[in-house]
Amino acid sequence: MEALVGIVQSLFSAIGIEGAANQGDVYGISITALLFVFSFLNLLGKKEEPKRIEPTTDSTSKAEVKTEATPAPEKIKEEPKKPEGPTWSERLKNGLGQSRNQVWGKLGSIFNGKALDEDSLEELEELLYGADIGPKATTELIEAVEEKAKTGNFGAEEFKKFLFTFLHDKMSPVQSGVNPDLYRFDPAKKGQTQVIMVVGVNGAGKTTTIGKLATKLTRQGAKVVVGACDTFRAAAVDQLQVWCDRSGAQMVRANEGANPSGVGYEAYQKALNEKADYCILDTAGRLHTKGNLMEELKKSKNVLKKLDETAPHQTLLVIDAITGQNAMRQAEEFHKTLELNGLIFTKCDGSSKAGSAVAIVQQLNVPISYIGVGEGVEDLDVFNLDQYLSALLDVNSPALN
Ligand SMILES: Nc1nc2c(ncn2[C@@H]2O[C@H](COP(=O)(O)OP(=O)(O)O)[C@@H](O)[C@H]2O)c(=O)[nH]1
Ligand SMILES: [Mg+2]
Repeated sequence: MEALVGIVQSLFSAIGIEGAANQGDVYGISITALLFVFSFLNLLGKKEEPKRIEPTTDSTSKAEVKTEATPAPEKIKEEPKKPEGPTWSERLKNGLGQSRNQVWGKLGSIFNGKALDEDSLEELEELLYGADIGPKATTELIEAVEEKAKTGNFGAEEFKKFLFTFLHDKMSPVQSGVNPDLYRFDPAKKGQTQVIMVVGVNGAGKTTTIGKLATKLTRQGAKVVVGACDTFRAAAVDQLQVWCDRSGAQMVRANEGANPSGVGYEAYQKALNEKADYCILDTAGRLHTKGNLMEELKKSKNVLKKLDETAPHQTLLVIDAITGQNAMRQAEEFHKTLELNGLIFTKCDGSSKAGSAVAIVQQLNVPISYIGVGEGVEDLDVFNLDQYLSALLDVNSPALN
């Protein structure tokens, strides 16, 4: 301190104010100068602080990276949320490619604007049988076409439009019975748990379809509880768990070999307790010819009624399009035991038999609710009759012309 006072006094004498300041002033100025120097050193120290940070642990550094990487809120808003890949119409058209090219597309070549002869009619009949639209629709169609072809000027394009209208008329009365709650979550009905029971033979695509469906519904803001009632195979439960984890749906699962009816009941109970919007039940695959297994399914369905008389609200049969003719037998048996509300037609992309939907709908009077044309979430959508026929026949809906 004495040294500092000396420095300040010599500074004063250097600028010619010797004796102008008394001893007290010199002390005051010296203290102020000291404080100033300390503050300056302190500031310098703070500037260097980041260099002194010790290496952080993994978790701390991750947290820091996360904080730094968080974009400004405006940037989040700017991110486009476009669906990736092809549109649903494109997927449907691609998916039905085999059926269109190998079966339905060939029909048009029979029509060249001239009246049909015996050979052409036989060829037509053969192709229609191959298309699996069923004997009833085939006979009706041939009779109607014969009449049309007599009038002349009935070429391939006219035939396609005629076919569209014919099949549309056959299916639309049944299709109009599809419950829109199945694919469009109505927030006005929030908490009114709808139970959807999904049944079918092994490998038809039940679990995959439920995964897709749960994802679609949760994306709309619905709360979904999924019951893994296929307790025969642990792998099936794990497969479903992956879908649920991804979609944010809750899952009720039991140990391998547990009573499937019990799992269904528990899942529905949980859905009711939590006021979920949907409760979707995955059941074990079974052959429609196994009477005891079909009875077990009926029991599982009836157990749900203990919680609500009206449950399940939808019982849907998953049908693999490849099944062709046998699909009708499956559908008949499942319908007899469970009174189906709808069908889900899967794997239309891997088969030329997508036309068999026509026969089943017509004969059973049960509508198709969904159609699947691939393994991804975007490959399942509501069955729209106009879209389906347009894609199958490669013709625009006549109603749009
Ligand atoms: N190509 C194609 N494959 C499908 C479709 N739906 C399901 N799959 C596949 O079919 C196989 C059996 O499906 P899964 O859901 O396990 O049948 P489950 O036994 O009825 O539950 C799986 O490999 C699925 O990825 C579809 O629409 N198209
Ligand atoms: Mg399964």
